Amino acid sequence: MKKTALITGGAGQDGSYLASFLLKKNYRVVLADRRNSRADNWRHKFLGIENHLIYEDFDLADFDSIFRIFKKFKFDEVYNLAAQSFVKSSFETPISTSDVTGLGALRILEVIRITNKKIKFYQASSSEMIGNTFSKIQNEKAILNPRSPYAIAKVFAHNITKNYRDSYNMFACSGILFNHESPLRGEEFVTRKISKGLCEIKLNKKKLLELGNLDSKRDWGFAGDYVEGMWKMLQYKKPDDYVLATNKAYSVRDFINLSCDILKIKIKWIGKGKKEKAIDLSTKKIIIKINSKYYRPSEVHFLKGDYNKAKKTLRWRPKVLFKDLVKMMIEEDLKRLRKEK
Ligand code: NAP
Ligand code: G4F
Repeated sequence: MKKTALITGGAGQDGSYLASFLLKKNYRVVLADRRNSRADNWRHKFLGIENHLIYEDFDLADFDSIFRIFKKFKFDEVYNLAAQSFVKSSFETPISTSDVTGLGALRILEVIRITNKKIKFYQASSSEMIGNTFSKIQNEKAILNPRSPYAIAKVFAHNITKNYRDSYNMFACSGILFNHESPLRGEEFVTRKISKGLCEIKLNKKKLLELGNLDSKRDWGFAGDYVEGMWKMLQYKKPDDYVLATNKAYSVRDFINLSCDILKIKIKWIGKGKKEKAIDLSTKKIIIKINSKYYRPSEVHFLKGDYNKAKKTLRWRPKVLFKDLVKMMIEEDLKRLRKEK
């Protein structure tokens, strides 16, 4: 018998890689999204999976729309990936972010509790929940010090998932995932903004890239590796929470420097703080500068994840590391831009 999985937020980066992964495992895959989220369906087309999926319209803020999907299908596994996932936007839309990213998880847990407690549930928790920390590396026991409405909503979703596991004996897991990127990353996130922006500069389609805080450090992995970890959590004999990460941290500036090396753009950094700029040494023109509008009201400065528990228990490890990830993103952006007129 084929297993049936529901992925909420299936039009997004992780939802697309997870759908592709589950199809290869012979699952029947149902994706639930707001209709406009998959208007051009570019990620599913990129992965060649758009004709193999079942698409359902829904909104994580709308309990009835969730209930309707659970009445229509008999799910074995549910992956809750839908969220307002952009940290910066959560400062501008704190209430709707809390409703979707926080309460949304509870709506799904309630439907599972009412309809069929045997359904396995995955919640997309985040290293942003850890926020600012004094520890050099963070695991599942890290103290949570969230710094944005997004992170606070994720803490609620994380805790309510654990509460449903403990209270109702449900198979509910949270993956505390550190940043993971890919050529399918949204263009508002810093890695894709840099890879696409620098490729445009290289191809003379753009003159200047404006960014925010270059000093913040993240543990960046590849989304394709992380969706396998999500699946492994639901296959293990008992439900639990796991960190997925690479155990390495790099700054935004490191990401830029490596991208420039790959693109053979020789740059020199001048100035300090908000006056810092990067000059293209071959043209003597400024190609990167700071714009304060990309700073956040409160920043998470440093994240580096310890994935030892996932390694030991689930036999999961990241395969694509920083250098290859940046190369993969640059190569794909160059290819796409060259195809454009
Ligand atoms: P993503 O590309 O932004 O995907 C999230 C999806 O949720 C988008 O398709 C979005 O649609 C959709 N969505 C937003 N509001 C919704 C609503 N009210 N109802 C239904 N769908 C809605 O994010 P991702 O990178 O794939 O991340 C997947 C999940 O993992 C998210 O929950 C994110 O917070 C979490 N996470 C991500 C990372 C990471 O580094 N990627 C790390 C830790 C945790 P629109 O695009 O149309 O808004
Ligand atoms: O790419 P970002 O927007 O990702 P952020 O805030 O770390 O959040 C991502 O990872 C989380 C996991 O830790 C997820 F839960 C979340 O859903 C999302 O996927 O920003 C990364 C860093 C920040 O410190 C930001 O201040 O880059 C810095 N940054 C500097 N200039 C910038 C920019 N970020 C963006 N988006 N745009 C800039 O111009």
